[in-house]
Order: sequence, then structure tokens, then C-alpha cells
Amino acid sequence: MTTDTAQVKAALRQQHIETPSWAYGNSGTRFKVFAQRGVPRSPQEKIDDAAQVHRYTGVAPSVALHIPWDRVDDYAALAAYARDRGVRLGAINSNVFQDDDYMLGSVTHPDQAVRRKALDHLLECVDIMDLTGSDTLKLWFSDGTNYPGQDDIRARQDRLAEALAAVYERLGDDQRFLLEYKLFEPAFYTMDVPDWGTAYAHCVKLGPKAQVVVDTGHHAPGTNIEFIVAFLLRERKLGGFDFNSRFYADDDLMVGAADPFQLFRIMHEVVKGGALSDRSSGPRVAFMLDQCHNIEPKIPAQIRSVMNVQEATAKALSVDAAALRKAQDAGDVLGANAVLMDAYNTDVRPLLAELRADMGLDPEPVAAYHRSGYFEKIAAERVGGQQAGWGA
Ligand code: RM4
Ligand code: MN
Repeated sequence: MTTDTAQVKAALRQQHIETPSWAYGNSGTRFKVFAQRGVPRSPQEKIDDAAQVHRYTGVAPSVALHIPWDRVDDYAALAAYARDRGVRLGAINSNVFQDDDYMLGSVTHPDQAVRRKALDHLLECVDIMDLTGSDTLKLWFSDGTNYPGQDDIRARQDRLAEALAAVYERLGDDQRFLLEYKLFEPAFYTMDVPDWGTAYAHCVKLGPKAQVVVDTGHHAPGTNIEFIVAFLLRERKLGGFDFNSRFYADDDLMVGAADPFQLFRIMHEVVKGGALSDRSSGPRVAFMLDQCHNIEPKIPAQIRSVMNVQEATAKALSVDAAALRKAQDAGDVLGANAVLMDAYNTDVRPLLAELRADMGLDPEPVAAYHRSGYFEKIAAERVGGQQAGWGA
């Protein structure tokens, strides 16, 4: 490793990875949801679990909420609850995809009354941000059509633009929204925000408080995601990531599981784009997980995922930037590629273990969690009540 180790460690300490409240609840496929023991029954219990992930990794200090899944009467009290457990509330994720009214869309629905209802929900999410102190609203729309001719593609873009403008208008000075795109599902013919270009165009029109979020599972197979990342960073329009891994579609599996090399290539662009350095001066790129754990225990899976992001980041930080530039400038194709591959092939686990020791943490977070007895405790305590899951 030619880059100074102390610098790499300092950068890794600064990278915060946000975990999603829904990762701690039950999830599955449309075929079956397997309930697990010890699953949270309330937003507070989800926060308790998120606090465990931070406790063993030291770099996951915030938890994203999904509304209405995490609806409470007193959001300021929930924020205080999180603070008492050493974490804070992160991005607010809106949900306009689970109400019967939204069968034909939410903000792009042909019926004005449904559009109003959807917009009111998005505005309510900003009200919640005011109470929790969250600065980021995540907008994902399941809106789209299934059949050619079903609705007017352009009219739906107009309706989308109108809703986004209304939300943008409502944002406070320190708040922003991140617009998420997804290639297909649940709609199969057209999605109203299918790709980064569509999201980018809407965001550019609105201004700096509108940015794009890249969910790594929302692309066609073979898409060069690091190109999208490089482009958006250059335009200062990359607001954050929803990290997960995919083999086929929107699998929502643990980040870095299917293709750790892709994650490294993405993080290389992030490092090059200055998005890891001092967050107060650099771009505010949020590193969020958007995952579900259908068959694996949830808390260790989140810990593992945070570690996977850290490993890819550590490798990206190990790239010998000067050697890479030299090879690139010289047109040395093989040499440049070799510099990148050397970094990818570096075993960064000893460095990360050392970093954790420096931070007063156990070098092996998953093992430390298992030894703690937390799972046995929640499995015994969390009996009865309604376990959290999609829609709960
Ligand atoms: C969507 C999208 C959103 C997430 C929901 C649960 O596919 O990825 O970001 O909030 O799922
Ligand atoms: Mn997502």
C-alpha cells in the first residue's frame, strides 16, 4: 500500500453508513415471508437494533425511517429516544406505493384527488423531517403503466414535475430531497422515473436541493453504475446511495455480496469525486443501505453489510492515485488497469481490524455481536405483539 495508512484510516472514520429501519423487520418475497425471532414490534425496537450495528461498527450512527411504517405520535420524542441510544434519525423515506388508491399511480395518477393525497403524504414527510431534524427526504415512486396506451407518458411527466416542484418549495434551507429511479417493477411497461437521466433532468430543473439517489439494485444487468456515479458527482447531483446487491432484479441482498468488484469500482469514483473527504465542504453524499434480510439474521447481516462497504472503500482509498494518473497520461492501458487491480486485490481486513482497535471497538464486529447475548435477550423479550414488516 503506497497511500499513507493514517490518511486511509482517517477517511474511513469519516464515512458514515446509514441503516434502514425496514432491514430489522420481517421481509420476504411474494411467495413467503419467514418470520424470525426477536424481530422489532415498534420503531423504538428498530432503533434499538440499529444502535447495535453502530455499537459494533462505529460507523453507522443513523437510521432511516419509512413513513408510514415508522409512524409515531411524537417524532421529537423518537429522535430523543434514538439520541439516548447513541444514534440519530436519518433520511425520511416516503411511501406512496401501498395504498389501494395508488393502483394506477400516486403523484402521476390520472385522478387529481389521488395526486393530491400522494402529495399531502410527501409534504407530511417534510413536516416529520422538521421534527426529527432529518435533512434528507427520499422519494421513490412505484408509478408507471403496464400496457402501451394505458396512460399518456408525457402527461405523467407533467404531473410528476408538478408534485416535485411542490415538495421542493416546501423544503427548508438545510433540507433536500433525493429522487430515486428504478428500471421496472412494480410497473412493467413504463416506470415514470425509470433511470438516472429522468431523475437528473427533473432535479436539474428544480435546483440544488434536488439530487439523485442511486439504488444499486435498480438497473438493467450490465449497467455501468460507476459511470453514472462519476457523471452525477461531476454535476454535483449525486445525493446518495441505496446500497444493496443483486443477482437478477431488485434483490435487496447484502451489499457487495454478488459483485464486490462493482462496489469497489463505485467507491473508486466516490473517492475520486471527493465525496468521502470532509463532508462539510465536499458533496453531501449519503451512504445508505436499502436491504431486506429474508433468510439471514438481520442485525449481523447489517453489520456485515456495513463492513462490506468499508472494505470496498478501503480498497478504493488504497488506489495509488499518482501511479494511476501517470499510467493514464502515458496511455498505458495495461499499466493503468494494473494499478486499479492492485488496489482491489489488497487485503484490507487487517487495516480495518486495526482501525476498529484504534476506535476502541472489537476488531471482529459480527463475532462481538454474537458474544454480546443481545439476540438471546430480544428473542426472549420480544414475544407477542405485531412484528414489523412491510406494511407494519
Ligand atoms: C423501493 C425503493 C425505496 C425503498 C423501498 C422499500 O424499491 O428502493 O428506496 O424505500 O423499496
Ligand atoms: Mn431504494
